[in-house]
Amino acid sequence: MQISNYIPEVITNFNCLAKGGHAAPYGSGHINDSFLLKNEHADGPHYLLQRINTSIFSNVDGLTENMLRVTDHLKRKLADGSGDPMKEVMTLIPTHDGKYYHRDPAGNYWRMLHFLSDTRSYDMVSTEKQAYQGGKAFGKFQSMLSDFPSEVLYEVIPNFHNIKFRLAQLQEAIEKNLAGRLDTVHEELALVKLHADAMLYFQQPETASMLPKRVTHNDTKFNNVLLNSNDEAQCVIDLETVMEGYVAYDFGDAIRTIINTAAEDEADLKKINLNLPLFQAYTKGYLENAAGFLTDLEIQSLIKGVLLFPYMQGVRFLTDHLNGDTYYKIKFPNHNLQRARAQFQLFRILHEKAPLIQQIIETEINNLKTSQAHG
Ligand code: GN1
Ligand code: MG
Repeated sequence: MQISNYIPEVITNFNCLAKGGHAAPYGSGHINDSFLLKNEHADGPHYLLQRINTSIFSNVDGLTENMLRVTDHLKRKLADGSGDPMKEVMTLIPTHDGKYYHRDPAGNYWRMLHFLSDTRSYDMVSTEKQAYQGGKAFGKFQSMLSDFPSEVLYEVIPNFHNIKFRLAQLQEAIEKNLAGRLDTVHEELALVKLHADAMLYFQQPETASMLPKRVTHNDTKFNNVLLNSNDEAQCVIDLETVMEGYVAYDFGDAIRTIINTAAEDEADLKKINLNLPLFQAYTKGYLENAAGFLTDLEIQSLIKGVLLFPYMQGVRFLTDHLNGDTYYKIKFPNHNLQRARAQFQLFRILHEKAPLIQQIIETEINNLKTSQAHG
């Protein structure tokens, strides 16, 4: 049975006024299935229904509890008048029995959210304003959660951003060669090997002892920020990987999509370049909202995140390619290989230009200090 055929029954379990017959597939996520549902009343709010991919998110209770805790915290902060808790934070819709997900008779898990109207998200950034607003959004998100006890959050995907673990998964995929594709990826594997040691910064015990663990989003692709119709940041979405982590993870994963002049899966590697003005704008917005709570070491670690994330994403896509495409949804054969190649190309350029990237971060820090001294 097609997944959308479950929807009419599924929605009857949620405390909502959604119309079941008109579910339209929504968004460009690689993991869950999302549908936009209209309200029974023509002028009523829309809903977002998501089927949770439980082969990846096995602990749906833990995942849901994380989302509730984090959204509650954010909503309570905004309720002091500084913002609109319904528009600036995701809202989960309960089922009739007071849970925040529903399991259908076939065993699929579903959650429902309020759909935020008059907003948009971009897979790619095109203006400095968008980049700046994205930086502000993730900076504010981290800042509002900087007093939240990150250790209470479930580790919904263990070792999610642990590159040592990701490299071990790649090694296992190489040894098993399940899809028989090993012969075609020697160049990629050589690059992975060449840089592996330099990527271990966050796994070193000295780093772990000095770098604070915080609440991080862990999936800060630019399309996970909703902007309003004036391209101003409104709401950070896709909170299912919110866990304890390092701020540089979120910075690096965001920059991966912001600085790239091409798509995440660009086939023509020549189109992949760095858009430094967008990088600078994001960094400015991010630091304006985050510098107040960041330690000096966290600021120094940002560049490490910028280099790690395209590398690690390349490793993850390559692993899935070798395993026969079991993790990420693909749109055509060898899609994961194409994605991996694009991410490794971005990594190569970032590696070469790292001093320049670092200089921009420092310039933005200094600009911020100067403007604060004068303000
Ligand atoms: C996945 O589902 P989506 O598109 O938000 C992945 C991220 C990757 C991203 C790459 C749970 O996110 O870690 O960075 O694809 N999410 C999970 O585009 O693995
Ligand atoms: Mg996601």
